[in-house]
Amino acid sequence: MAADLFKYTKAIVCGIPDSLVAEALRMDEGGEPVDLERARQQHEDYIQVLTELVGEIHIIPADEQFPDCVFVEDPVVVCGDTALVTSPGHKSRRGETVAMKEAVTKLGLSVVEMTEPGRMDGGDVLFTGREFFVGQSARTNEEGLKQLAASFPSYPVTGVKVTGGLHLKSVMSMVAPDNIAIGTSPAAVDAKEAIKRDGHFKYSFLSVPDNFGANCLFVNGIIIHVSKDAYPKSCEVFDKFSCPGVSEKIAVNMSELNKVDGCLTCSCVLIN
Ligand code: CIR
Repeated sequence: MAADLFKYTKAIVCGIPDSLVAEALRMDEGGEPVDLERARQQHEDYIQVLTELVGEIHIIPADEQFPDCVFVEDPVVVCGDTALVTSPGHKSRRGETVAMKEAVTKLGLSVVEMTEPGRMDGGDVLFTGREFFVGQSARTNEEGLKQLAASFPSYPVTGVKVTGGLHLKSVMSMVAPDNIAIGTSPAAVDAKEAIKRDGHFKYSFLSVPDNFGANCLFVNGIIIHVSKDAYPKSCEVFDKFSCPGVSEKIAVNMSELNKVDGCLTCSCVLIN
């Protein structure tokens, strides 16, 4: 595995527009409203943690035209020096790619742009360091997967059916080298079986009781995970977890963005 794996020196984030409250896409239409002030405070705390870990943060200003623009993981997939600017699966999000292309270009990455009829949300892309798993969800199609494979030819790419929830990473994420944190919902169990069956490498799995809890960030040896006040049982799993290569754990609360289906990986793009 590459020595700089999960080692990051920069991150891209985006502000939260006022329009998120009324217009962000959400799976539970009519669910609890987002408290904007609280969402912004939680997001600032999250950016603060990232700043301490990676150093350089590039902030894309919030754009009122794009209520979901804070979820920067979806319009791009970055691996090594290459940025694949995606074509997000929901029409309302496609325009987010303009600011994202500008950001990754400014950061000196080699930019590839997804073309029709490819569709992809970065939330469907799990990179393990050895291979890619791509969720086949309502947001990501087979052509999107093919274009990702062509953009990152050094790695095997395997499709995984998303049988529930929004994205593949809505139920899983990398928690440590060769370790995948995974939820316990039926969709998470299906995805885990597919990875065990179809993946090219073997992984350990850390079972996390909440799907949102299974979405964490592993940055420069440190795990950023859900907090006790939001997901006490999941938090306890991380408290007890230890693994070579993990030096510290930091809990953050993003409960407001969770209400519009955002989890921890979705609000940043990490760059080596
Ligand atoms: C959406 O439905 O597109 C947003 N409300 C949430 C996107 C979350 N993104 C992610 O998990 N990568």
